[in-house]
Parts: sequence; structure tokens; C-alpha cells
Amino acid sequence: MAQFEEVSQKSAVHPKPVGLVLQYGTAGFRTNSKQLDHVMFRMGLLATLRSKKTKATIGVMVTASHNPEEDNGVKLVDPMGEMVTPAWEGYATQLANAEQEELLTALKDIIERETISMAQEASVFVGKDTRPSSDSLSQAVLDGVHALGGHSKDYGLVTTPQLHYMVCCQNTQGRYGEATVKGYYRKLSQAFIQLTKNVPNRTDDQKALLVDGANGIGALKVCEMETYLKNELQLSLFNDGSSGKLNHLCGADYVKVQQRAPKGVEMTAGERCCSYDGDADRIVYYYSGSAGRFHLLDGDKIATLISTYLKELLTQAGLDLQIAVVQTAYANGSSTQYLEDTMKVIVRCTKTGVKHLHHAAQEFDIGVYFEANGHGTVLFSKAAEEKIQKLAQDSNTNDERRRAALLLQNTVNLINQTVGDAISDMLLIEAVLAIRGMTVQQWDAIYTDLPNRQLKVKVADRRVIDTTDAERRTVSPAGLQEAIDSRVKKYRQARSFVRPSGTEDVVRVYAEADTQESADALAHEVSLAVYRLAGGVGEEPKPL
Ligand code: G16
Repeated sequence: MAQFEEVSQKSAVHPKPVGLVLQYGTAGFRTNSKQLDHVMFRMGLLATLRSKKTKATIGVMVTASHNPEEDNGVKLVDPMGEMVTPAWEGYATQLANAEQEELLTALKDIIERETISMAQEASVFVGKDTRPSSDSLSQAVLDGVHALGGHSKDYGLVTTPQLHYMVCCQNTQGRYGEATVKGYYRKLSQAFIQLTKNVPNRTDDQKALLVDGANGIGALKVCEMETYLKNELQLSLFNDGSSGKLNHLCGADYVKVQQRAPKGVEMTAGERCCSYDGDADRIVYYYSGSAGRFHLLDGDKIATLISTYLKELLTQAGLDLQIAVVQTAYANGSSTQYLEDTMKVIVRCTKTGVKHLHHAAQEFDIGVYFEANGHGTVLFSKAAEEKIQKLAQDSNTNDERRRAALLLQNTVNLINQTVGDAISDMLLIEAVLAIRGMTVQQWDAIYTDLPNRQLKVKVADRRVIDTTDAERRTVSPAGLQEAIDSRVKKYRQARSFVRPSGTEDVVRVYAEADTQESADALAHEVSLAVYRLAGGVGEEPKPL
């Protein structure tokens, strides 16, 4: 077939280094950008096949999100804007790792197993972040799409959640919104203005927010959006990419893991600040206390704020909808306790990775999901959206119920339900704080985090660590879980777990306890156990 000849010819321009094997990680392939040209070409092929199979538009985002600038990666987006289904992750691995001469066989194998009609039209949306390598890598994706005769639309520089949004808009024939960047700005800003317009006496101070753009795509896009917000939010942007390096000493991951303010943000005591990550699908908030102490409001605090707000509105609206919060093992113990014991909402724990949380959240009328690192959103079932809409339009209902229903309706419009979205989450948080008349300090005081520490340990092969129970326990290597258990016992209110990262070549260690000293000591002791039992390389971990 002519298509396969084209693939053969074009793939020679994007050759695979012999013997190179890459794993499909937490959010797709991710490694040094120099190793990714063939992967991108092949993901263009795969996205085209997925599009033929689903008869819908598929998205390919070229980004390595929170990783350093020299890395890159790829995220595949399924028709409703969600991450690609796990069965196809296997195909992605098969295709990415096939040696040059095996590529056509691997491709034909997928076509056969999925009974794909090659006569079917295909459409792929492509986006990229601001990394220097993203230009040529996104071109490699496009080459892959065209080699199999697929149609493409190149959105160029967009945030990851913007690309997810475009795919969903396209496949819902515009019901979710208009598949353009302007359409995205219009939908979100209108919802934000509707939500905040009736809040009495919002001062300029209350409208002010400091934003750390991580020197990435989020900085560019939030600037573009600002005019649409009509001064209802007054942003001061730092780390806008004009001089600093992407994610270097800034961005959501740095702030969360280091528990300190990013470089370059001039914050004064009590000012609300937030940080995006490198592709703007995560956000964390923070402020400096009166004694100069750094206060972090991470994904757990965001989930608590949003679910409290939604629960209150549901009560006011008299709507009987089940609300749940989905977290991972990284969720601070205090947040889980508060959600279950005080707020009395259902809490679920899944493995790390948005795809797992998203899937779990879909089981409820309203599923609020957030990873502690600030990646999350809210999902509304179709039935829940319909009930909200019906009530908002019911002129016979009383004012309080109608007001709550209208707020819920605009809240639904403000949220990017396809995936975590730093810009959409930021607007939602700002709206909730305004509507509830809360300061960042009052939000922070909802519950007190248990002191915690995250560390990374280098090992020869992180795959030797296998976990179970939503990554809260290890099953291999032998003796590691026992070692963790015996160390946890020494501290009060303590918990610790380890897991191989799916985005970086490290093992992640998490520990929490009643004091920062104990959390630090526990994290160090567990890191040593990992180093000794799981094949640590380089220097032994040192106490903090
Ligand atoms: C990705 C995933 C997140 C995950 C993070 C870290 O985020 O989308 O779900 O929490 O990686 O994963 P790991 O601990 O396996 O390295 P991002 O923002 O980097 O794309």
C-alpha cells in the first residue's frame, strides 16, 4: 500500500537509535529531547490510527511539563479530551521501541488487532510548549500524521489543557465550546465575570494576584487572556519566560517539593501568589505570613476549598448530588481526615497519574480530583449538569435556590473538565475566594497540614520497585516495606511510602509526621533504605 511506503520513507528521516528502549510513563514518554525524534514521528502515526479507530479527532501535545528544559515528551489526548486509554499505551510502547526495520510490522499488528479501516479519514490536533526542542519535535509528529494520510491542525504554542479542550470541543461539534484559543478565553472569562459580578465591594487588593509562569507557556497564555478578564482579576506576572529558564527555581513543582517561594517573585506579607508548571496543567498557591514564614496551599487545599464551595451550593440549591474527592497517596493526612470527618464527603485514593484520578472521579455526580502537586479539576456527570441547568432556568423556584443553581452553572462553565488546567483552576479559586469572601489566610486555616517531606533517590533501575494498594506499599524489593514500617513506627502521626517516578529517572520518597524534624528524619531514613535495598547509585542520601 502506498501509505506504508510513505511511512517507510518518512521514518528513515526520523530513525530510531538502535537498542534504545523507552517506557511509557505516568503521562506518556518523557526523556532528554535528543532521544525523542523517532518517538514523536511514531506518535503521529499512532494518533492517526487512534483517530481512524475512534472516528474522532485525537490530540498530541509535545511537552515535558515540569521536567527540566532539556527534556521533552508527548501526551496523547483521546476524543473527549481525556488521556489516551491504557490499552493504547501498550501500542505506544510497542511502536516507540520497534527497531527501524520492524516498524511496519508493529504498525500492521496494531491495525489488525484493532481492525482499523485504513480508508477511514483521520484528524489530529497538535500543540507544543515553549521548549527549544518542541519546534522540531512537533514537526516530527506532523510528519507521522501526514505519512499515514491523516489531516492535522497545528495549534502551535498552547498549554496542555488548551489542547485537551480543543479536542473535546471538536469532537462534541462545539457543544463544549469553540475549538479555538480565543473561544477558550471567551468561555472561561465570561463564566468568571458572571460568577464575580455580584460580589459586593471587591477591592483592588482582593482582585490582585501574583503569578509565577514558570518561564513557560502558561505565562504567554495568561497574558493573552488578561484583556478578556476586564480587570476583574489583576495579575502581576513573574517568570514570564523573557529571561529565566523553564522550571528553573520556579514553577509549581519546585514550589511544592521545595516548600519555598520561587525565584523572582516579589511577594509582600499576605499577598496571594500562585505558580503554574511548564505546560500549565498544575497550579499551587502560597503566601508569606507575617513572620516571613512560607505558607503553601497545594492540590489538597485546592480540592478542599472547591469541594466545600460546591457542597454548600448544592445544599442551597436543594440538589441531591453525590460529591466525592479523589486523591493519591501524596495527599496530606490532614486533608483526608478533614474531608472524611468534618466535610463528610467520600474520599477515594488512586495511583499517581491524572488518568487514574480522572477515571475514579467519573463514578460520581460530581468528582473533584486533585493530586497534591496541584494537578486536578472537577468532573460533572451529564445528569448532574442537566439537573443544575434545569434548576437555573426554573423561574418558579425560590431566589436562594435559583441563585445557587446559577452559580453552579457558571462554575461548570469555568472548569476545564478535560484535564487539570492551571488557568481555569486559578480563575475558579479566585471566584470561590471572592464569592465566599475569604482571604488566603482563612482558606489556609481550614485545616493544618501535617509537616511532610519529599525526596528523590537515584537507583540503577527504578523498575525494581513494585508497589500495591494505590502505591502506598511496596511488594519488591524484598525487605523494603518492612524497613519502611519499622522506621514509620518510631514517629508520631507518621506515614511514608516510595514509588518509582514515571516522569523522571528517580525513586520518589514521601514522609509525613507530627513535626518537620520528624518528617525530615523519616524521609531521610526511608531514602537510605531505598538506596541500600533498591540499588542506589551515586552518593548515599545525607540527612537534611
Ligand atoms: C505528570 C502527571 C501527574 C503526575 C506527575 C508526576 O505531571 O500528569 O499525574 O503527578 O507527572 O509523576 P511521577 O511522580 O510519576 O513522576 P506533569 O505535570 O509533569 O505532566
